[in-house]
Amino acid sequence: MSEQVYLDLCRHILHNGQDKSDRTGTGTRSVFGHQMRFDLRNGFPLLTTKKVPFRLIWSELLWFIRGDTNIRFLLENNNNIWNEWAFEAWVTSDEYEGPDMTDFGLRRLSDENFAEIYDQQMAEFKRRILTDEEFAAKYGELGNVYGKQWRAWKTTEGETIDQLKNVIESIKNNPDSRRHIVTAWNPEDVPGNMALPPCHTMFQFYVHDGRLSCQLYQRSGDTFLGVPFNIASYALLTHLVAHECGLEPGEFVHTLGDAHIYHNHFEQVEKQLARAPGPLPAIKLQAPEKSIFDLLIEDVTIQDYDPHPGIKAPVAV
Ligand code: UFP
Repeated sequence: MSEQVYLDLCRHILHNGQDKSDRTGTGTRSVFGHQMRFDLRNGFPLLTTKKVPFRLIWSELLWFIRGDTNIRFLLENNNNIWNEWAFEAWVTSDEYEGPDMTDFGLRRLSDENFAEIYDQQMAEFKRRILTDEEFAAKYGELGNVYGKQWRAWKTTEGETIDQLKNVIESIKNNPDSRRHIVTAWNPEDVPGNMALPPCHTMFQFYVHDGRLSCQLYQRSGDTFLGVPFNIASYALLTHLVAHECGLEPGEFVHTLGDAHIYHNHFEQVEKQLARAPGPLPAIKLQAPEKSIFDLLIEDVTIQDYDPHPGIKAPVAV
């Protein structure tokens, strides 16, 4: 059961991790350097011990694959996971004339009145992104985040490199190569030109016996909230790239730098650890003839997913 390695990591952090302060001021318990392996032949590693929203994972991954960096596509697919980063740029701009939104992340957790005003401003922001093209181009844009680095890495010569396309070509033409790498960590863009320095910094593919494996180096992992998304996202990417190259999916190897559990997630983790994992779901490609670069949301679905209910927890921002 693939999921066990994730549950083992949670237990390992709780029992052996060190308590540590962090950027968000929340406090974490963390370990440094950890690896999980998911054999994709055993099923698709979407956790069953709590419900993980596949729809959000797939629409975000498709957004990366398209090389898109504007939240408009996400909003059109009812995906709100990147909103705060774009909203921040809007409310701190000269053009913003609404109520003061300083520190909105923390204030909306502690002040109910403020939370209501924030919700109104965010709803208005989303409406404008969806209906006003010019506004979306200006304030929906997140800068040089994953999609940009994967598909249009800027060179010093003023050209761009399509890392994803290149890596697919190199897997097809030279499967034994040890250079099948895509990197999102661009030191020139960190921290100035990005909403959030990339957490999933680099991945590498490996071909053996007709199977494609992928290893991710993730520098920082919010083990309760973020990591279940990251596992599913890269497992799905491995499926899609394997399919594109005429290979079967092999393993997803997930290597973490700072793997942490926020102090305000301990209770939720304990609750999850008390649950028994069930059988893993499967990925279904609805349009197997299509190239990875032409996919639409409806072309990938999840089957036989029957998880325990979701568990809510505050996001540290
Ligand atoms: N985080 C993840 N996975 C992601 C993502 C963020 O776990 O894909 F984008 C978490 C890790 C960390 C926080 O808790 O978000 C980022 O903070 P920092 O940049 O200080 O590591």
